[in-house]
Amino acid sequence: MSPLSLDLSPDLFPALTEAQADPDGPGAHRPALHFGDRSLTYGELAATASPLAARVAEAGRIAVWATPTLETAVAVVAALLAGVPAVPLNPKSGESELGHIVSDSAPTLALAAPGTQLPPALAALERLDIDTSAPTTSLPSPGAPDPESPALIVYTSGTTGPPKGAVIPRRAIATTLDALADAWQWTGDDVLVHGLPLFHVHGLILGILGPLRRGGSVRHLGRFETAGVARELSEGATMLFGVPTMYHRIAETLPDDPALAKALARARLLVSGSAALPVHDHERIAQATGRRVIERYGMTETLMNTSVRADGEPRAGTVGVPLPGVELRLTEEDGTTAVEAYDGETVGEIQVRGPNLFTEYLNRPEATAAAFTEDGWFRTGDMAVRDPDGYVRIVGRKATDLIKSGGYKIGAGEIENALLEHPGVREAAVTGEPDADLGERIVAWIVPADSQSPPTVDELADHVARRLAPHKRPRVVHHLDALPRNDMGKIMKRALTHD
Ligand code: MCA
Ligand code: AMP
Repeated sequence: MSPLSLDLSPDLFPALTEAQADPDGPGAHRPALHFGDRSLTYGELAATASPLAARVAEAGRIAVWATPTLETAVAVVAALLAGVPAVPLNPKSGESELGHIVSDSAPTLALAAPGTQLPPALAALERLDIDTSAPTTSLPSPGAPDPESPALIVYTSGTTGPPKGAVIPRRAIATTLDALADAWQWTGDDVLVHGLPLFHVHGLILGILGPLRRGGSVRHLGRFETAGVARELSEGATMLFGVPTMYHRIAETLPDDPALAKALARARLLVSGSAALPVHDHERIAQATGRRVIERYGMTETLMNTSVRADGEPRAGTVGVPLPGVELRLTEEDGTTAVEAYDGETVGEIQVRGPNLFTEYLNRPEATAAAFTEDGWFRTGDMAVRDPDGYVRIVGRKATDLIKSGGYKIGAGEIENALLEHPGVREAAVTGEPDADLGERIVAWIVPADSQSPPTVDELADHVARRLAPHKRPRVVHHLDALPRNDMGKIMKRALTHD
């Protein structure tokens, strides 16, 4: 591990501060954000975000309607400048999920792009349009907030119940981004391309705040498409971030797309995360481009924990070594005895400690307490082994009721609850099964209320998409006469296999 001095400075974006102090200096003219044909330099971003920061400075918390647009990036930067916690909302959230997030996080303001229609769940909030047409002068930002103060509240699914809000302090954002800069030799000269959503850690913290902290720039694709990746990498972008589904789609496209292969070959760094990238996709990409994708491992609650380093050996199937400042251990089944072996085969739960961690689950003290050991290690629930040289290989998850589909974490329980609200469903169980594109796909096992006219897969998919979110919809539905249960009446999910 290389030494790193952790900068806990509350100034998250030195390049923005510099552009604000010297609007005519060279730093102010450097590109910061590109979304399609819309872009802002650091000077323009300072001039746009600082008046917005002044307007939200008195708000307790703000909700950001996190469309994949310039407005979302500007709104989140403004909230960070003001020291006001922001709750990024998935604009495709269904009514119950959105209702839960809004009542749980209790924002006082909703920020959205002009002209966007907001759903009824946000109707009670004061609305503020995000104006990106930079005014002429930038206002001074409000005073420097405490590094421990909350920066973002990001909602993440658990095995049961509705999503929990992970409170992420400024200190965690600064340290995780600086640790990644060390691991990836990430500088202000880098130009990042990605098409990730902006309401999760990967797309928002790594993908937008990361380049801004370095004084570099990001080119967001609006939506992920291999053609956009090829275009941006051939026009000067140096890094690509994506979830495994995106790299899988790249691997599928490469044989028929020499321009994509050429563009990827030019990239300085191709990074995958949020779920495991299958070795087969690693190998197909390496063969077609001569470049190896590197993986990093993180979690909403911990931001980033490990990565294959830019100056290290890329090794498919591993997530590399702990990042500077992050303590990582594997523990035995009791959750407290450390596994000492570095033998590539002794499995333990990953636990982490360090300045990258969240503070708490909002309004959930018991859930927060349960997530940590007595001596402050966060229990990730991920199972792993360590190679002799410290490389971590994730081999599974403790909870079978958590599904990773397209890089999204989805709890089986929240989908079961939604399915049970459908009048055609008497009983429901949800599992994940392997899917070449999504990693895992959501499978619903239902006992219909009327076996003569069971609800169709489309009907149930729409029902779940409307209540929760489209990525939580079941892709496959099996009808059963009864769910397999043990003597205690508990559903035996392992018995749910189809022939
Ligand atoms: C389909 N759609 C529907 C329905 N069916 N809409 C409403 N009702 C329905 N019944 C719509 C979808 O909204 C979507 O719309 C389109 O049809 C296709 O849907 P889907 O198949 O789900 O999308 P996809 O194209 O297959 O998406 C693949 C994807 C996506 C692009 C890879 O899964 C994705 O963006 N994943 C990223 C997840 C992520 O960022 N995870 C990070 C969290 P439309 O076409 O308009 O979109 S993890 C994290 O942050 C930690 C810290 C970490 O380690 O990174
Ligand atoms: P989330 O709760 O959506 O932030 O997802 C966090 C989870 O994603 C982790 O607990 C891991 O299970 C998984 N994850 C993230 N990155 C990787 C990776 N590179 N390889 C395997 N799993 C990963």
